[in-house]
Amino acid sequence: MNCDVADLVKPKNSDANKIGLDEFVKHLENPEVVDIAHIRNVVLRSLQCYTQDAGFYQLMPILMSPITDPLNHAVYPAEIAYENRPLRLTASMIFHKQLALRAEGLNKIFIVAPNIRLEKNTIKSSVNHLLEFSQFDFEIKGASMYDVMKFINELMVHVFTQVKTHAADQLERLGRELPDYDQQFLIYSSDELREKHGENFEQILSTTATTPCFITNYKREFYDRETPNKRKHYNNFDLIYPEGYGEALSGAEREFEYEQIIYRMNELQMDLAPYQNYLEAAKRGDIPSTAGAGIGIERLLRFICGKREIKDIGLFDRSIATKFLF
Ligand code: ASN
Repeated sequence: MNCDVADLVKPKNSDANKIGLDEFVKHLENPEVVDIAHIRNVVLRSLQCYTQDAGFYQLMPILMSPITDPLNHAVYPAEIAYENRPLRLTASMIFHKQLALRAEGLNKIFIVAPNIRLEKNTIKSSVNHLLEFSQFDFEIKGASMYDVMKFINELMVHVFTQVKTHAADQLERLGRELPDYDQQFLIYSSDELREKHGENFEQILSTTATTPCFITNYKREFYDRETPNKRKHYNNFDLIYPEGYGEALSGAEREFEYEQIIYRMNELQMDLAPYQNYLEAAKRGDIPSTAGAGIGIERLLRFICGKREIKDIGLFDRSIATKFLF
């Protein structure tokens, strides 16, 4: 088939494009844009200050690498080539977080990291997913999942308090009443919730909960640590927002021992070839024992601002249904 790029990029229907442009300008003219921008400032400032004050070092994001997070669901590949070397655009900085902590004296790190995930529109709902988003991604050497959950709990309570203090007018104009949440978020296990609510337990809990809560033990990527001596049980978790806002973040202890990493990759029938350097580092003992998590920044803003559609949080629509105007 003869396929000319010029034909691909030519707008098929200029009327439809004009409507798209009108919508875009209308979105920019909405006074909520500035209120959300103010809240974004407060959220980013409080996340970064709190974490730096807790002894974390902030690293800069990595955008391309021979390997990236394989994710636990299928996405279209986001790849580029540099001098015949295939490079993947970052889906999450999971492997870089683990490797960075190999540095002597670097025990706690975080990154405000852009992620590209080309979700297939057949399998993902667009209200809570973006093709391009940012994570507040952090990792701690020698930590347990409970250490990480405790830190997230304190960090989230701090962020909510800061927003309520420094963005009260903006919240009011957005019509958002952010309650005072429990100081200690409840922890459920996915087994108990599945038994009670069936497969849709996460959404059901999110709809009925009045405060953010953790759910532990999900079967997903190979790098989330399987509970030692307990096959098919995992030291990982999600944080769920109340009021039906769904998943806030995921986190875990990590696999770091070579044999166990190979076991988990084989179990998922992964192609090991791209991971040769990572596996070699594990074999040499150069991947430390760590735990961490990544908070979806747009999801956090969506929840705080009381927006049902995640695309309403950003200026440039990156939802699955986007027209990619700009
Ligand atoms: N950043 C997440 C974590 O630390 C991983 C992810 O986004 N898939 O567990």
